[in-house]
Amino acid sequence: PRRLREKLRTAARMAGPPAHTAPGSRQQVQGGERRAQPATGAPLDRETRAPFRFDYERFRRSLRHPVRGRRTGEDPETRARRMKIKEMMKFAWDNYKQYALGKNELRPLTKNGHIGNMFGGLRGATVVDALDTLYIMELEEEFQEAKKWVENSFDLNVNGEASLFEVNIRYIGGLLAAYYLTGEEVFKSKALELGEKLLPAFNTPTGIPRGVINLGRQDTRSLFSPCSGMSWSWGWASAGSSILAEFGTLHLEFLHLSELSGNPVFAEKASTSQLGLCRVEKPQGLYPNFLSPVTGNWVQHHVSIGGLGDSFYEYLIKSWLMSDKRDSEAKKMYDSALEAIEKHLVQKSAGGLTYIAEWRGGVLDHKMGHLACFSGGMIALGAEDAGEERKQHYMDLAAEITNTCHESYARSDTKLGPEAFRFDAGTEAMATRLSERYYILRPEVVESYMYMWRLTHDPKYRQWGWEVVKALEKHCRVEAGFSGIRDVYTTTPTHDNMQQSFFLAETLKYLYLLFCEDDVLSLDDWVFNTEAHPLPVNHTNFKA
Ligand code: DMJ
Repeated sequence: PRRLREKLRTAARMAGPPAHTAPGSRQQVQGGERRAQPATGAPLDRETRAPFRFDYERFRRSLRHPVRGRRTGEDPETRARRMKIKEMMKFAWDNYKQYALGKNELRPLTKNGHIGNMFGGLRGATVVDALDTLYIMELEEEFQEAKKWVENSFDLNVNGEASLFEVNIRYIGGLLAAYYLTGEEVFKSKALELGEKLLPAFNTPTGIPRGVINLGRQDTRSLFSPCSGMSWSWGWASAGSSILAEFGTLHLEFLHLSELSGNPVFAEKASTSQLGLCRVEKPQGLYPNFLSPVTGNWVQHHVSIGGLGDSFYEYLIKSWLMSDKRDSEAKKMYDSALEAIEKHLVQKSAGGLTYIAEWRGGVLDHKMGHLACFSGGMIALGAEDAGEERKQHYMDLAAEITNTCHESYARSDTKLGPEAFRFDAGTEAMATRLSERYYILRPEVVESYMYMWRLTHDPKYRQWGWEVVKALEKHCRVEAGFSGIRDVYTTTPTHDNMQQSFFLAETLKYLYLLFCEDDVLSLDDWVFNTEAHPLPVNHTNFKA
């Protein structure tokens, strides 16, 4: 289709000339649908083309604001609050380092590490997720510790099944951000090496990737890792489908992989995946959460701006912003998706709270997940470019949704919000099921506070953020780190014994930024990926 070709041309323009051949050819995906193509845009002409080198200095000069701000004229209370959040980060890091360095997460009650099965044998999720937060908070010694671990112990030569989405947002996002902030080559080379390992997931008839990828070395002759480079759909996803929030959350990182390597293959894969959705007919303009990577058709009509859908919408508007407002296809997709969401999903409760319901084949489920609370910030971020007559409307909608999410915190005994809250049978913004009462240190509510603060400077957002800091200290801080809790509606909650890596990547970073001047990771220069890793806006096409 014409639009796809145009988009690929834009992506290639942003990505620069092809420079090297990535591995990933000749692997067969499960089901033997087709042979993979060599993972490169065009053959390398080694004789005539100089090796690609990303011009880091030029990129730094293109930034409009000092990355860590100017620190001028702030009031002592704001500074003290920011320092408190910095202390929390140091505490979270120090305990992870002491008890779990090299594992994926810290178990703060049992004082050991957790590996889990999301990252296909990769280790150190907390290290990579924490790098940029440590850097921004000027925790220099701790940043050096994390960097040393990446240099000496971060092993990419692993063989296991990983979530494409999680590896992308946490590892690739974390490494890219660390590179852009510091210029240290090790972060760039690890990001590129890992990115290449993800490419076979895209070898499907539609180019829409599957959710699970084996990260083993792609050597077809090996008897020891016969599944290397193969990809699968999640066993729990309907009929072998791929998930909207997973295949729709690659674009930002993959564009930067192309930017840094000079190889357009990453941008092409992610663009095909995002743009494939343009063509598919959407029920009432809404994007269902499950799609077959084989046929390109929706598999089930469940629509949610929370889990399974969330960051797909986020990446549409952020693709537009990261392209310095050139990626008009992504912007159009975002505008029409938001219009459909507002028309069919946005509701007002009897008590006057605005919320975004879920949609199951035309029937509304009056529930909002904690994950959906990022949408206040997203809608505010997109409002600026919505046109004069829509701008205030979207700012109001963003403020209302953020207020509802704040209510879900304010109505609990701990002042932390539940995993999901409902608006039915007389309930407003509270969990009704036992299984939805937990809080696992998630960031989405403070993420929206941070954006709302930056875009309105209404002091209530700082006040709300400070309430969260106090609640985290009171209910989640334990002797050896921070832990999620099982029930936000009791003041003596039990702990889940898990310090999630996104607590360091996102929750503490957004809280810290809430109490920083706007220059620190300015929204003019940076776009946060869905794990809060800052990726630069492409102001000047800053390749070599
Ligand atoms: C994070 O890993 C990311 O924000 C993701 O997009 C959604 N869930 C978690 C945090 O809740």
